[in-house]
Order: sequence, then structure tokens, then C-alpha cells
Amino acid sequence: AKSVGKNQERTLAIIKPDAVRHLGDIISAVYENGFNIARMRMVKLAQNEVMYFYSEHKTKDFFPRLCEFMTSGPLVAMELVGPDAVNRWRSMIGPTDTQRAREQGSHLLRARFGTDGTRNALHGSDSASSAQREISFFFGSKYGVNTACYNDTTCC
Ligand code: RTP
Ligand code: MG
Repeated sequence: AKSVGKNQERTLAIIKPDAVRHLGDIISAVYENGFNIARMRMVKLAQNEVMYFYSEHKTKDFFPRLCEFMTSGPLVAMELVGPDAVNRWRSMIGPTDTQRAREQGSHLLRARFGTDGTRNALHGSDSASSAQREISFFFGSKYGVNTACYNDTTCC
């Protein structure tokens, strides 16, 4: 068993629809890098749920493309636990754009499994507070799928 230190942090990782077929390799990389998986869930989100999850981006030009991609098939949400989890997971996946990730190193998970600027295989929370909200979205009750946002078009 892995040690459970006091400096453990949590983050929300998503294996996006384009990379679910690489689930095994991605889980291996997660454990090889010293994370534990506290909870994991495969789910196909509805359009309004994805719009709610990514509402910080609702005015961006890529938002419709992002929502179409994220509803194109099931995704896998994982609650990762480890030291400095938020920053370490984002370092492991690399920059948003797959091509830029490839330029920075073939070991980066977006370089290995991503396709382009939108279909980039993986998500990682950008802060501890985002992580808390995003973990609640997938695993909690307050903002969880099937509750607050489900069938609520005002989320969009
Ligand atoms: P994420 O939230 O998924 O971990 O990715 P991120 O922080 O690296 O990127 P962010 O700026 O938060 O954008 C969220 C997701 O939107 C898609 N995107 N497409 N120009 C584009 O086509 C574009 N820009 C962003 C990506 O799927 C990105 O991860
Ligand atoms: Mg982001």
C-alpha cells in the first residue's frame, strides 16, 4: 500500500472520449507516478451537463466544439490522490494543445494520447478549489450529475 502523508491533495482527472480506449495505459501511468485512485466513474454526459462543467468557457469560440466533443461518447472521471496532485497531474498531461504537448515531450500524456487542440485526451483541475467543485460534480451530491444540473437548461 502507498503511504498516506499529510500533504496529500486531490484532483479531478478526466479521460476524455477520444482516449477511453487507452484506459489501461493511462491507469498504469497514474499509479507509476505515485497517485492513488480514490474513485472512478465512466459516464456519458448530456449536453447541459458538459456546458455546466465547462461554464467558465461559455463565451469562448471553442465552447461549442468542446461540448460536442465531450458528449461524443463516454468519459472516465477519476479522483486522484497524491502529493501536490493538482500541479503534478497537470504537469504529467502537458499543454492543452496536443501538438504543443508533442513538442514538449513524447512522455506527456496528451502527447501520447491526444489528437488536436480540442481532442486532447485528458483533463486536470487547475486549482484545489476547482478540484473540489469538479470532484463534487462527478462524485458528490450537491453539484452531481443526475441532480442539480440534470435537465436544467439554465445551466447552459
Ligand atoms: P482541461 O480544462 O480540459 O484540463 O484543459 P486545459 O485547462 O488545458 O484547457 P482549458 O483552457 O481549460 O480548455 C478546456 C478544454 O477546451 C478544449 N479547447 N479547445 N482552441 C481549441 O480548439 C480549444 N481550446 C481549448 C480542450 O479540450 C481543453 O482541454
Ligand atoms: Mg482547464
